[in-house]
Amino acid sequence: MTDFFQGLAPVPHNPDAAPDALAFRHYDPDAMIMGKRMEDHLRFAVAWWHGFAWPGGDPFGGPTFERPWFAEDTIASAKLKADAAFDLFALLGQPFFCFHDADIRPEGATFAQNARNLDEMVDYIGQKMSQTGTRLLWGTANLFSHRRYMAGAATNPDPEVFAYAAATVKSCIDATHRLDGENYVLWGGREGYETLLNTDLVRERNQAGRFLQMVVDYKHKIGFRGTILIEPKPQEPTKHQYDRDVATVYGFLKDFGLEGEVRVNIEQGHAILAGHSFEHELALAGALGIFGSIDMNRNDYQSGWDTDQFPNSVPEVALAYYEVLKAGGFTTGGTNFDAKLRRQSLDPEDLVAAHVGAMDICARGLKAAAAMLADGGLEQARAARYAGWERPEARQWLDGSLETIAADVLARDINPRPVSGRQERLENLVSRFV
Ligand code: XLS
Ligand code: NI
Ligand code: NI
Repeated sequence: MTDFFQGLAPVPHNPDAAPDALAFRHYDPDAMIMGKRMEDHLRFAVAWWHGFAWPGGDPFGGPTFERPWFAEDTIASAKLKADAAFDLFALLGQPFFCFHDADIRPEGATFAQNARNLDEMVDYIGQKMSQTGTRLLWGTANLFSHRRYMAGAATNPDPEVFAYAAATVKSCIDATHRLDGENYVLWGGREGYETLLNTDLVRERNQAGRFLQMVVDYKHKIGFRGTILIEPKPQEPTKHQYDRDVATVYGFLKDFGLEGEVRVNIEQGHAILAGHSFEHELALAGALGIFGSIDMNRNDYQSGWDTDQFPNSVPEVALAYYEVLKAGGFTTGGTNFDAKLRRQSLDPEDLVAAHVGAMDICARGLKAAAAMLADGGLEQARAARYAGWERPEARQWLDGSLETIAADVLARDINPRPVSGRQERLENLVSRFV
């Protein structure tokens, strides 16, 4: 143990805890829901970058968090950061974590130095994983912070950046494989463009497709059994992002023959930025057979950018887990808290409290989602709404042509009668559970 979280003890499950006590009121790993342990449904992960690598800056001010490992960018600091991260895992008891290469290693001057630093930290973290039992949900490469990536990684006009990015991703898949990661994520941070005036978008999209094909080939070559996940996000950081939402990613995967190989990691805040709801993105991915994992957070609904706050709305989270359950639940995926503290939340205890609150909100959402499924009211109402399609003439129309349908409409004197969508009644139904 470091002394970073000094004075804090592992957080218990205690529904009767005092109001200001750090305790899980709802998250109970062993509680059974739909025949499965709550821990195995939710598969929580802590994100290394927000918890331990982000220094608390914003566009108007520098770092506010004076963590001891920020003093110098060395292997010793990276190890101290890893020790503190595993201290948090011991307090929370969540099963997983996620990382970018740049979160866990110091930044080297060359590719070779970065690879050596990563290797050394993967050894160190691997030992801590086997001592504690905490597992890796996913690894990923940071292909967006360093200035070399300012015009993209796989989609860069400079082939040397493409090559550097490919070599980096190889090293990060190797690291994820060595740590027995269950998924490998690609978020195309700068895979997009600022202005069409200097951009060949067809070429860039083809580069991204070829890059992803190589990732999939490599995964098979080394026998990595985890899932490759794309994380969609629109308009941040670049104005036009190639992976803007689930529908766009699906079209991209189809185009490059990868729809059976790659799934999506869907983030709440990214869905909102794309003008969708989280549940829309989840339902679509489920229906298209590419649902993989989620990044759980929330945006500030007034600011219009990715504020990465911890979730705190049971009604929203319940609708999200409703879609996760309908998609069959997580297999290799899980719930990664891609969420950070506010920059005034300086105390280590704030980091613990943020995760505890978020885990409890998700547990409540999951319980509500399971209860709504068991009730069946929403599914019955949906089935009733489409029941007309079970009629024989409706089936004939779908198999017919404009001419046969037109003849039938005349012959039967079809004159449709509008019916209520019952939205308020369904919203009332949901409110009974959340
Ligand atoms: C940024 C993304 C990022 C990915 C991993 O908005 O959410 O944190 O999850 O690169
Ligand atoms: Ni994000
Ligand atoms: Ni994310």
